[in-house]
Formats: sequence, C-alpha cells, structure tokens
Amino acid sequence: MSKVRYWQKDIETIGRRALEELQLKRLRSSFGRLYRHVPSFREKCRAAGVSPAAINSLRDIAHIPFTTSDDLRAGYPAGLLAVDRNRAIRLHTSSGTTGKPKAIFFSKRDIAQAAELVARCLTMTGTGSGDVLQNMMTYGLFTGALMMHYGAEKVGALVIPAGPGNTERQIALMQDFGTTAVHILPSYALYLATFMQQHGMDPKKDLSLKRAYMGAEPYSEKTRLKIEKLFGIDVYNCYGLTEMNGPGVAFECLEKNGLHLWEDNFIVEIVDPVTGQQLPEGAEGELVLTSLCREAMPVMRYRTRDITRILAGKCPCGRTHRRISRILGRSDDMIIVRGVNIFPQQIEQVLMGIRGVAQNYQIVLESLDELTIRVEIARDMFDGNIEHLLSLKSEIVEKIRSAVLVKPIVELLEPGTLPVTEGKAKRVIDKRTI
Ligand code: DLL
Repeated sequence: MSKVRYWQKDIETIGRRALEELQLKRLRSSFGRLYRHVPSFREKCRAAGVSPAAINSLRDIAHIPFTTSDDLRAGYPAGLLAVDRNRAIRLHTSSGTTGKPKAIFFSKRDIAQAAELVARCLTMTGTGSGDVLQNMMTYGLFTGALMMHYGAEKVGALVIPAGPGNTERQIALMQDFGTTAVHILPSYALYLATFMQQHGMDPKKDLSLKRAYMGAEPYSEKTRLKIEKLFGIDVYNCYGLTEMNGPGVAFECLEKNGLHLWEDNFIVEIVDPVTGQQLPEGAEGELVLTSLCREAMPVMRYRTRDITRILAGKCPCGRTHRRISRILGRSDDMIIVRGVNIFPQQIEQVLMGIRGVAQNYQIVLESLDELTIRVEIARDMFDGNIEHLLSLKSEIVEKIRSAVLVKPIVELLEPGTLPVTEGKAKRVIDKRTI
C-alpha cells in the first residue's frame, strides 16, 4: 500500500490551471479588501498607480507594492486590519531582531485555516490518530506552538503542550506517554541529545520517537542528518512566519526533498534581495509571499528576507504545490568577513558533517577580518591524546576555509560549555563596532 496520505487530496493534487484560477480569484479578493479597508496601503498603491481593477492576471501581481516589516511595524499596535477589530479573535506578535514588534491579528476563520494547513502537513508526514505529539515550542505570542497544537488536535493526535526547556521533564513526558512525534527547534533537538548522552541515556534507544518537526530557525541538511541519526527518527522541515499564520506555510513530505508551499493559500515569488526584481524560476533569491486566504489581515507581497529557490520538477508524492529549497539564511543574517559574504548555515553544514564535533557552536565576529568559531566537541575526543584534538581542529579549519573561503580561528570546547537559549538560537555574536 502506498504510504502517501492526503488531508485534502483534491486541493493538494490540484492541476496547475485550476490552481492558478483559484489564486487569481483569491488575489483579487484579498487585494480589493486590503485596498478598501487600509488607508496606508491604498495610498501606497495609488502612488504606484495600481488599483484592484488592474489585476487581471497573476502576472499583474508585480505591480502591487511590496509590504515590508517596517510597514507592519508602522501599523503597530492597530495592525493593518481589513476587518473590524471585533472580528479578530487572536493576536500574535513577531518581534524580529530590532525595534517595535508587528501586531498580527487572526479572525476565527484565519485560525481554522491555519489549523487546516498544519493538518495537511502532519497527515502528509504520517502523524494522525494514535500519535503522541510533544510540542516543545514556546506557547505565547510566538505562533510556533499554538498553531501546531491546533493542527495536531485536528488530525486526532494526542498533544502534549510541554513548551520548551526543563529537559528532564521533557524526557520523562516522552517516556511516560510514549511520545512519537516532537515539534522542536533544531538547536533544542541538538541540546536534548547532548543532555541525554550526558545523563547516560541513548536518544535512539530510550525513547519511542518516530519523527520530529523542525523549523523556526535555519538549519543545514547535515544538521537534519545528524539529528535523524542521533534519535533514529525522520526529521521534517517546517517553514512559516507569523505574518502568514505561523508554521505550516511550507512543509516537507515523505520525500524530504524541498518544502511544498501551499499555493492555494499563498502566492510565491522569488526576487533579487537588492533590486526587488522578480527572478526566473529556479534562481536563488528572497522569498516574497502574498496571503490569499487571510481574512483579518491579508498581506500583499511580503518581503520575508528568507533566501531560497523554487525547485524544478514534479514531486513523486503527487502533490502539485511547488517546493522551495530549505532556507539558506536570512538576507539580514548574512555576515561579511574579509569582504566575503557568508551565511551562518554554511558553517553549520560543515561542522555537523565532521565526526567528533558535538551539538553546539557559536560564530564570533570581533573584527572585519576575523572569523572565530567556538565549537563543542564530543566527550570521547578528550581522551588525553592532544594529537587527536589538533588534527580535529585542523580538519575544521580546512573544511570551513574551503566552504566559505575565509580561514577561521577555531576554539574547541567541552560539551555543555556554550549557552543554550529556550527560543531561537543565537549563533552569531557580533562584537564589531562598525
Ligand atoms: O518561526 C513560525 C514557525 C514556528 C515556523 C515553528 C516553523 C516552526 P516567526 O517567529 O515569525 O515565525 O519567524 C519567522 O523564522 O522568516 C524564517 O527566517 C525563520 N524560519 C521559520 N521556519 C524556518 C525554517 C515562525 N524551517 C522566521 N527554516 C522566518 C529556516 C525558518 N528558517
């Protein structure tokens, strides 16, 4: 029997033409509502010379002005609402790295729709009734935990709303209730494995886990493989952002080869991060998303800052929604050392593929021409033989140099030395003053 399961088969396998007709209808409706109800958006459109009457094909989306984080921040706390505030039943905020947060409102229908999308994602990867999903994301203003929670309940899984941290209790819950799936930050999954090993447990043998859903921060393919191996599970990449409902905007299927982006709910564009020009299909660039089903707060052409590309070809799973590659990094996370552009994830990809490297690392920038990498090393590398450490260190230096073209300074540390955060990991410590 085929392992492929659908939550909403008709929509998940919809033909391209029908999908595009649906997208156009929804685009016109969302754009029209936003134009009518949000004066600041209307003014921007007028300045750009575009009105709802000008949207006659999907290509016309290119005339609509972008929405940036700053636009959403400027609207705080009122939010760029396209409905009466009384229709909103939930508020989430997204803070990003600087300044004021963004207020994102959800109507009853928006919450239901977000749960539908997560239900699709979970069904696609085999989670349903009989599964126990331990949700280790933060419950609160962050969408990560709540939206996954609703979707997991919808497919009939038993949800444990554990939240993050308190690792001993997490393990006890997993063991007592036979947790089969976790929703977890990649950085926390790595820490969880370290913690178990340090306490004489084997993450592979001492849990009944089958799969993990990991997202909310960039991580490399090597990190996925490492976590899969440590726990003996399948790891599925989950992408989303508060402005577009939270988790479940794009998700990997059983093929684990790119993330299906739910195109009946979002229009996907890839643009040049500097010029904003649309790029041809397959080119790497900034992901721009337009919501098609959000009722309280539709968002047009949102500049996500996330770098990815659209993958070519059909997916063997039968879903027709196009796939994006894993997020390479954020355009604002890119670091420049000695004039070379580097995404932290390129360094992570190298580290996680080296035997002897443990689960945590940090990139420290002290000057414009120095790249320091502090990396935790597996306990068995500290075997009293200095030669082993020196050769590991030069392996790391060489492999990073060949991947990013800058020779790093590498510091080897014992496991558990580097700080672990409950939320998204802070991998880069930038001490430079300019
Ligand atoms: O992180 C929503 C989410 C929660 C997604 C749980 C997946 C799982 P925000 O806090 O608004 O929302 O942050 C959104 O996080 O623009 C990306 O930069 C990053 N991000 C999210 N998922 C991934 C992923 C949630 N799978 C921002 N890979 C996004 C890489 C990710 N980066």
